[in-house]
Amino acid sequence: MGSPGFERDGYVLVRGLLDPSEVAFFKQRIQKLTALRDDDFGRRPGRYLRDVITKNEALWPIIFHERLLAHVRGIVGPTARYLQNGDLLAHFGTWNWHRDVPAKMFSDPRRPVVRAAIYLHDFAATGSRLGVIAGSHRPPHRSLADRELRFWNGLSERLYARTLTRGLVPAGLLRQPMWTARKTMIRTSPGDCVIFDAKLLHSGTAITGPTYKMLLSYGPDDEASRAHVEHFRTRTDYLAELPEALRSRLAAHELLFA
Ligand SMILES: O=C(O)CCC(=O)C(=O)O
Repeated sequence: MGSPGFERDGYVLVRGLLDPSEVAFFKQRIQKLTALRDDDFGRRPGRYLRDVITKNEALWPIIFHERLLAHVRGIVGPTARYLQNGDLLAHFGTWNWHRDVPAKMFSDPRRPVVRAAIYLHDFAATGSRLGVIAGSHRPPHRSLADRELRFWNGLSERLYARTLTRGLVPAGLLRQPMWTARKTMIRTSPGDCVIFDAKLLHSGTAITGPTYKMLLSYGPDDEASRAHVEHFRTRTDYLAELPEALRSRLAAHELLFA
């Protein structure tokens, strides 16, 4: 169990996790679910659908994808469980450095809660990359990058909240340049997957073409995973209970977090 590279950097890139037929399979299902096709890019708003992988049986195959599970178990350990928050982004670019859970939430860096981000589109055609700051998953989270991020977030909160500047500062102007951090911008091809510690500082990018991404969470059978699930279930766009049919399938694959 465990991976020294992952423990040090907080992420691992798995090239070609999905083969071309699997990429086509999931892309077709996402297009059906979102009613967004390639040529809708730029004409209709993109969509960020939270927990939609949990809610839709059509997407459940990705939860049980064998090669994905082998990588996840290699990092999280044999008790890896599906932790819900299975999100979907279609034609949706983000530029927003963040952690997926609050830095102060407990987790064991040797058996972390992870996010698996799976990309079905090509960097070259869309400009889409995943930015990561290696090592930022490790406590105490007081690095220069953490301080810089707090500065930018504080500044945008103040600018956008003030009546005087509201509406005058275009959204996206303050794109958290993260000057103080060594950023790695990962250029993904269809079928690539980045598995990262939920505490890693990361960001998407602006996009110039149609994109399709799936993100899902796994974690060990421990209190960090419980905190993760409880954290997300307070949101109204997350299911409070897993669908019964999904529970049975997760149990059969030893992925059910009870
Ligand atoms: O757009 C991406 O690739 C990353 C999305 C992301 O970081 C998130 O949804 O938490």
